[in-house]
Amino acid sequence: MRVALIGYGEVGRILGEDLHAAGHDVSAFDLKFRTGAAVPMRAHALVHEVTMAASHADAVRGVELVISAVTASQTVAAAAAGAGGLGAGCFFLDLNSASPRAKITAAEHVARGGGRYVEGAVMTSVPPHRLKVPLLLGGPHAEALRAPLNDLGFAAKVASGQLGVASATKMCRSVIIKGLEAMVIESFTAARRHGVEDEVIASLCETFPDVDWEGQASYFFERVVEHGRRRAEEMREAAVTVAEAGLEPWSAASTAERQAWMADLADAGLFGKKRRKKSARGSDWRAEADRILDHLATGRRSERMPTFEKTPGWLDWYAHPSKPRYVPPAGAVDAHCHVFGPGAEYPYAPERKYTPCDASVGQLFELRDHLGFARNVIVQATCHGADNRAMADACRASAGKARGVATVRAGVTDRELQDLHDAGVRGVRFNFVKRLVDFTPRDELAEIAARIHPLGWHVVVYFEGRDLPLLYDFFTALPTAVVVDHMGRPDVRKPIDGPEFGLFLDLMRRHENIWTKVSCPERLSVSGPPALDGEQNAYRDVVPFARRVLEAFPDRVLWGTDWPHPNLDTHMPDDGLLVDVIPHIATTPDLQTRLLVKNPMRLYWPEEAEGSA
Ligand code: 0GY
Repeated sequence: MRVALIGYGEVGRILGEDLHAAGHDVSAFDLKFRTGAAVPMRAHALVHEVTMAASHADAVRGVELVISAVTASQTVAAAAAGAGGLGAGCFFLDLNSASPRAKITAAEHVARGGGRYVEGAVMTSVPPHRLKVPLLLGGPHAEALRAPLNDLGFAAKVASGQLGVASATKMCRSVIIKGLEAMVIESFTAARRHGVEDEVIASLCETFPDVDWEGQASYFFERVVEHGRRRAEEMREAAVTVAEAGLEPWSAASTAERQAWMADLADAGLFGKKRRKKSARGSDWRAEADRILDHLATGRRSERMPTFEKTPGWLDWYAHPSKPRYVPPAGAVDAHCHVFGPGAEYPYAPERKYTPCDASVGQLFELRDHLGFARNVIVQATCHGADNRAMADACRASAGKARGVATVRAGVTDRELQDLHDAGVRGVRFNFVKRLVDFTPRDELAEIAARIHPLGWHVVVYFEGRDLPLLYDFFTALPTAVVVDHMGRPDVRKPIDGPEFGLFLDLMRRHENIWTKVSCPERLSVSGPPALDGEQNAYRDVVPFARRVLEAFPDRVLWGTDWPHPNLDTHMPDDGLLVDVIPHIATTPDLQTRLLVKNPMRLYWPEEAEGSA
């Protein structure tokens, strides 16, 4: 059989070895083939005669079976990318640990590409079992794939003809398995610090005599040191699975944080070099716990500050932007931009969904001056979670020329809110974009909104256009001004007078406390052209949407660069040319002054705004 592997990590490599050994033709593609990590992968592929493909489409061309084993957050993206090149009727076995909804979305992509999608849930650790790892299959094509798959050497059973059942089974199991790992690491490390680990273990052995707590702990430490990052991602998917069932995923979300925290320590080299060959480090958990305790106790945090590896494929901001031809009015405000780190000074949050390039406050202010702006509104980026230090310090460093929008959790204290206010924060951001953040319950957000209202702050909301119907009532019940990022991210292929954008315009028309940013054409555009190579009329497909909003609500619109443009994947705009889009949106000096000066000043510097006492 000809088999393509999407993803050539630990699981992909094991499958490659075993399938080749059984005489099958194997090709593989991994995004890391395009990075420095390709060298060991190439060596492995060479030894096991796995053909390294140049792209997803290249890997899947002409094969009968595609197996996707990527990191959990890439489940849908890998299916979408692989679907393009599938032959008719080709099986697409998705082994990723993703939520039921992610699997259903992945299946839709594969079906559109003419393939037969089968979800696979790997029910225990792969290395000890290899190809024979217990595997649950699901979906309408599961039964058809079972026999050929078992002929290949797999140990697959059909869980259900319905998609999502196998993945729900796996995810709910993982809440326990990965949660137990996180709990043992936390409990045993703390117990060792208090000198009571033998007593704790003895007591656990009494309660659960069938468990070898010593051995299990060493195995848990080892697995998390080696694979904490992947486990953290899986637990975020598990949290989504729990949330999809209507429960708040407290346990799953905290497990994700502990796993990611261990992964950061491992990346910083705290546990020594990762082992590639053996599945078990064979070490005593006490040695690893002591490393953690030593690291914490001797305050070597900054010395060992994690060095962060950017998300594969990450695009850095445009290094030498052109000077805009359009000159903004005096006092213009860039009302949506971010700072990233630098990671060595302001570490990225364990729960982040991406690791960016650094983008410092100094670089932001240099860009501000270069573009002809006077002030910034710095929006907390999700890669910093609710650790607002980088953003708040940037505001403090601005001599009053920057205000901020923070991310806070429900447990934030009055003191913390006041400190943020003193730094220049004037709002909080609620993010509903699933690829950026984990689910936060609405009542928690409502509680935060009620807490910040007396400070005169507002709420910034970020969501995908198609989700507005679900969020409409929540937004309109908020007691503060509400600023919608990037016009609610419309799908600009849909008609401007259609129901989706119509709902957004209706939201603004009916609720005078709702504002929006007519920003991010580079993110919303489908047909461009991009703001590159001197283009003076960039992102023409987005301009009519922005213009419609601005002309309808000229006193409730803001504009921002969105520098350093997180998560763009096709190109990085020249920020100078992005500024040149403004006169296409705001076509008169009066509209430009409202957009760039009067409106942001009213919202962020009301004490200085025109007309204030
Ligand atoms: C934006 C857009 C994005 C990301 C963030 O905080 C963030 O991570 O805002 C995005 O990926 O769409 O508005 O900057």
